[in-house]
Amino acid sequence: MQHKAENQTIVQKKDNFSEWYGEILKRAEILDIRYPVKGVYVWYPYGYKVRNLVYGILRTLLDKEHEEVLFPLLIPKDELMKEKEHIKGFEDEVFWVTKGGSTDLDIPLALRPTSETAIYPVFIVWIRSHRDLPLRIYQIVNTFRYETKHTRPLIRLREITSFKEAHTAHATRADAEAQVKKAVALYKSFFDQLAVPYVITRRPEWDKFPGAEYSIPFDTLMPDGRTMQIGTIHLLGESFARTFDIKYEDENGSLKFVNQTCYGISERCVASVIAIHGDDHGLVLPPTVAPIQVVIVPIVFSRKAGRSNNGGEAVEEACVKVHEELKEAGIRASVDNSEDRPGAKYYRWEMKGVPLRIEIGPRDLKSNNCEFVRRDNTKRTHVPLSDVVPEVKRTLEGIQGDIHEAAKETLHANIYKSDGAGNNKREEKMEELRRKAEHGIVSLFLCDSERCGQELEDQLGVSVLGEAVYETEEEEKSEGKCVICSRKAKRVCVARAY
Ligand code: 5CA
Ligand code: ZN
Repeated sequence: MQHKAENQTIVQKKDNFSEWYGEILKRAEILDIRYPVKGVYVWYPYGYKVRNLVYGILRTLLDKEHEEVLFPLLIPKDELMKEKEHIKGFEDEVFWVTKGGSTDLDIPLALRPTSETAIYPVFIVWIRSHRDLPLRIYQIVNTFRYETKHTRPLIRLREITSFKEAHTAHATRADAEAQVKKAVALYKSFFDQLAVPYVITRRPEWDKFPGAEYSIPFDTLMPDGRTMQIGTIHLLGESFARTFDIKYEDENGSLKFVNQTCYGISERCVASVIAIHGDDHGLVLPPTVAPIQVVIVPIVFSRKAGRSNNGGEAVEEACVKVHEELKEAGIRASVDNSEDRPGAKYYRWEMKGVPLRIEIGPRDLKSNNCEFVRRDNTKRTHVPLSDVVPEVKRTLEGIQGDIHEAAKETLHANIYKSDGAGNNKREEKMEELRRKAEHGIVSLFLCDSERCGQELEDQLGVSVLGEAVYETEEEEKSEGKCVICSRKAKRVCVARAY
């Protein structure tokens, strides 16, 4: 009863995702949005724990072939301005430091919007010979972007607190392209471990990262039918190497430009976990990133009511024992010994997304059992106390797999594949595509021209994500006619995007 009453005020996720998302960030104590600067927020301790587990997975993947570094936040204006394409893309988004105290600085300093122009001038001195290649580094830092679109916690920030940027340099273009493939595999593994499904595309020429030859974004589908870009991989080729003059000496002693890649992920990855798995009772965390994977709740009469000796001590002992066994087995477990009623405890840990709850009461003890309650599907099972550790492991794996499958199903159910046939009238066709794009991703035929792309974006109120690559390589090779100009075209994905 208590449980219901406390729960009532939550907005339903499917009715109003945006409001639900704001409520969850607050109630599950992920992010405090009361900081008095637009687009800048505060991590709560619990949210920061989730964040650290998520980034721990990313680090483990990166550490296999990259080395971590830390570059300065401030970038001198002349360096930032060197790469023409790059600065064209970023100049409206840069925050500037122009004064030291009351003195104007000789050279204004930019707060990094991303760190190419901080890192590459140093690559010039780090890279001398072919023996220094490949060079693969990454850092996890805050970056600043003066976003003018509607800012949103974890999604569109002016201070991105957790920007993971990797930068690599190679001897040849083939090596750099191979690195792009490796980065795709790395990001796949990362998002798979978060149980977050994605589509991988190649952005159209007219919408790639400023300074890149091509860009490969990962997009996921949010519950309101809009896509969110959760990571991007760029082949930079020689463009920055030529601008900054980054050369190496090859085996024959001749000087050559390096070939580069870079790839980035922000706390949008945390936003995607929250948005995709959460429900009307709060967070649903994948066990891989749950700060508490198992919460143990003793079912005893309230001590306040003065009836603690009603089997209470034996129950508490059993809880401690289970807790010790789980910790021993490397599982993040906790006992809720607070004075609250069980209902209040359920509410709290459901809100925080704890994947599994174990209840132990006097009646369970009589039969040497406890009860498991899964956060994702609320299923209850009786488990012998002697089997708790293996059963917890099995159940957590089950939860991880099930929420991943459910999320993938939702994504794929919301990809609409429009056929190439242009039989219906153009107006009708457009109307149909617009309707489909309200719920998810539409795959259609579009030519390479920026004009057609822009016109389609305007007409449907969507963004072009790009040509579907990697995931669906075999089936998507088909060609058709551009929905705008009818010329030869490839399949691209479009959607309303964050
Ligand atoms: N230098 C390259 C790769 S390191 C770069 O900056 N790429 S990016 O602009 O595409 O950003 C990488 C990722 O950061 C994006 O895929 C997106 O998920 C995220 N991101 C970009 N801008 C913001 C923002 N304002 N708030 C939160 N996340 C952002
Ligand atoms: Zn066209």
